[in-house]
Amino acid sequence: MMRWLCWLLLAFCSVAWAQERQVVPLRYELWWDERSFWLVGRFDQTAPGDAKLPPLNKPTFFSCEFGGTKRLFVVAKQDNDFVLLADTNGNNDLTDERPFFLRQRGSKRVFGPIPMRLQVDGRTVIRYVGAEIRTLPDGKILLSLIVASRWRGTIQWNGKPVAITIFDANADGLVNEEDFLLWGDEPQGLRLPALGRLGIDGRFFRFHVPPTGENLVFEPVQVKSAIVQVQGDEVSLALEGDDGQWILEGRNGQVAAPVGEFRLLSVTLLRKDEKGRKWQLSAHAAGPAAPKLSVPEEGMTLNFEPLKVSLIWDRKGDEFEFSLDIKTENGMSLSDLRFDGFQRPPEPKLRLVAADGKVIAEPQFHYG
Ligand SMILES: [Ca+2]
Ligand SMILES: [Ca+2]
Repeated sequence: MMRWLCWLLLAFCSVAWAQERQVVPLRYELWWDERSFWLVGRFDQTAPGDAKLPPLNKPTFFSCEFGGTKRLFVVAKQDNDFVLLADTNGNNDLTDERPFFLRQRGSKRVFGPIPMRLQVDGRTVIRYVGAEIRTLPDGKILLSLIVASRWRGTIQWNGKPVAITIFDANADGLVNEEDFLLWGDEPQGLRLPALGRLGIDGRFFRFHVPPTGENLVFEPVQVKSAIVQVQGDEVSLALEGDDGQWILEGRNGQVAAPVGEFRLLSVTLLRKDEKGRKWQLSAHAAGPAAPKLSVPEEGMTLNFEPLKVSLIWDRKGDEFEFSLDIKTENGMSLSDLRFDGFQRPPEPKLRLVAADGKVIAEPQFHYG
């Protein structure tokens, strides 16, 4: 089996970017997408402490950070099913809460949407989450949050409106570093961190959303930069320095990058082959595995090739499972490879040969 992590961090954006500072008002809304719930495992099992509790049958308590404070959740049994209570108003009291029951939503049975209440500048606002419950074979209960909040607005860019959406990707009711910003509409939109910095064709910007999500502030910044040569018609890099991340977009083999020391988190390259087919390669690395990248004032060349392919095998009884691990020359894991839009490259074959040269088997790899 050939394994691919099919999550594309960035899409390319060909709009020309204006330079002026912009403040884009954002509007909060419930985002409850039953086709694909997005789960977040942030609950810790806990003791109820001094919380005020109603009578509960076989309760399991959980807590998680929400709106900057710890909130208590409890799952209990009622009529042979589960019931959930959440401290929606954060007063450490579950007797003033209404119960949530599991409901079929799309392909899953879930709790919610649950309106959580937060204090923002002296006002009470509602931020939604959902929850999914799983019972493990040993009877232990796991509770996961479902993302159910987003903030939307429209930026005027080169005289045209462009949709901005911030997703509460860590389901904590606030806009923070773990969330992401979609610039434009799915599926072509440019996906950025909710708080971050962007360099595009030698111009650099900072963008910021306050935790409460009122607006997006997008402004140009002055940066000492140098050219990084990368073999690609279009190139996107994500770098992490000591003072935060940069998303850098470039073209024609050149990306303007801030001078300094970074770790390289991801790359997406677009390149045409001699037949005119447009190939797209994405690779990523995380934590200590991310390769170091030093950008000197005179610039540098960044090379991702040749790709290194390793055959990995695993024995399960009489069966062997083979998979391919593909890394770039600098050790980043290949996460996607396509051509002409969404087409996959041909699937390779594995040839198993005995010591005498006889071919024993010739199975095909499959994506998945
Ligand atoms: Ca309460
Ligand atoms: Ca958040």
